[in-house]
Amino acid sequence: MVQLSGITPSGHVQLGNHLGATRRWAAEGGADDLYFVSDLHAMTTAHNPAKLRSLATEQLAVLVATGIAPDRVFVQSDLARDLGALTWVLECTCSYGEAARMIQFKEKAKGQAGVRLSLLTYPVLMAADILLQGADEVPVGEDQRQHVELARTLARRFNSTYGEVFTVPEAVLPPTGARVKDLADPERKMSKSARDEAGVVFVLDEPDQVRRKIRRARTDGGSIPAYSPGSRPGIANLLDILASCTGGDPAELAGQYPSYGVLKDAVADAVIEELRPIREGARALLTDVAELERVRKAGAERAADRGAHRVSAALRLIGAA
Ligand code: AQP
Repeated sequence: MVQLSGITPSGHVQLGNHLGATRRWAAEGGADDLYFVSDLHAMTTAHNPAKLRSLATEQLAVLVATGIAPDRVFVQSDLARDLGALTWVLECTCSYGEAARMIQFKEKAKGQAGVRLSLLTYPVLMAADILLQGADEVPVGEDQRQHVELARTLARRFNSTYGEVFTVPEAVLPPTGARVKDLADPERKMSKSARDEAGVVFVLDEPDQVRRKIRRARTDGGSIPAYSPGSRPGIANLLDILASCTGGDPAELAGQYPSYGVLKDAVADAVIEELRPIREGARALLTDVAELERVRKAGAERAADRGAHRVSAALRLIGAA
C-alpha cells in the first residue's frame, strides 16, 4: 500500500505544516509511503524562480531533518521530464470541461488578471504525480478531494481505453491532526504564504524569533487562560499548540497557567524544543551541500525508477514513442 503526500514550496515550512502533517509523515508513515516537495505546483501563480529553487531545497532538508527516510522523499521537478510526458498523456485523456469544473481553479482564478494556464491544468499534473508513482492512497483534505477524483477518472479512462497501466488511487482522509491558527489572526489557519509573517512561526526560525512571535500572539478578552475555541480562539490556539508539542489535553492545560504571560512562555519553550532538532538538522544539511545533493539525487532516481515503466507504457499505448 503506497500513500503519496506532498508539500508545496510556496513559502518556508511553518509550525502548522509540521504539527499537522510532516511530523506525522515521519512518525507514522508506512515503509512504502512517499513524500515530495511539489515545486512545480508552486508555479501556477506569480513566482520568483531563484526563491522557489531555494525554498524547494530548504523543504527537502526540513523533511529529512524531521525524520522522513531520505529514500522516501523527492523533489517533484527532478521528475519533470516523466511528469511532463505523463501530464500530456493525461491531458489527452481529460476534457476541458472536467478541468474547468475544478472548484479550486474557479476560486483561485476569481478576480485574477492573466491567470496562468497551469492553474487550470495543475490537477492533471497532480494526477500525473499520483499515477506515476502508482500510489494507492492519497491523504487529502476536502479542498483536494475533487482533484484525486479526477486522477481516479483519468486512470480508469486510460486503462479502459488504451490498456491497463495505472493503479486507480483513492482519496483518504488524513488522521485529524492539529489545525494550527495564525498567531496574529487566529480565525485563519497558519500559512507559509501569509502576507504578514508576524503570526507565523517558521520551522527554521531562531528561538528568539519564535519567542517574540508567541509573546505577541493575539489573546482574547479576559486574563486567565481558558480553553474556548469558539469565543477565545487566540488562547485556544496557544493551548492547542502546547498540547500538540507536549502531548497534554488543551482544556486541562488551561487550568495550569495563572496568566497569559506564563502560558505564552510555556508555549514558546515547548515550540522551541519541538523545533530544535529539525532546525539544527536542516541547517546542518543545508550547509553540507554535497550530502544534500546526494540525498536529492538518490530520492529522484528511486522515484524515477518506480515510475519509468508507466510513462513508457502509457506513451506506447496512446500511440507515441
Ligand atoms: N495551519 C496548519 N495546521 C495544520 N496543518 C497544516 N497544513 C498546512 N497548514 C496547516 C498541512 O501541511 C501539509 C502541507 O501543506 P501544503 O504545502 O500542501 O499546502 P497548504 O495546506 O496550503 O499549506 P500552507 O502552509 O497554508 O501553504 P500556502 O500558504 O501556500 O497555502 C498539508 O497536509 C496541510 O494540510
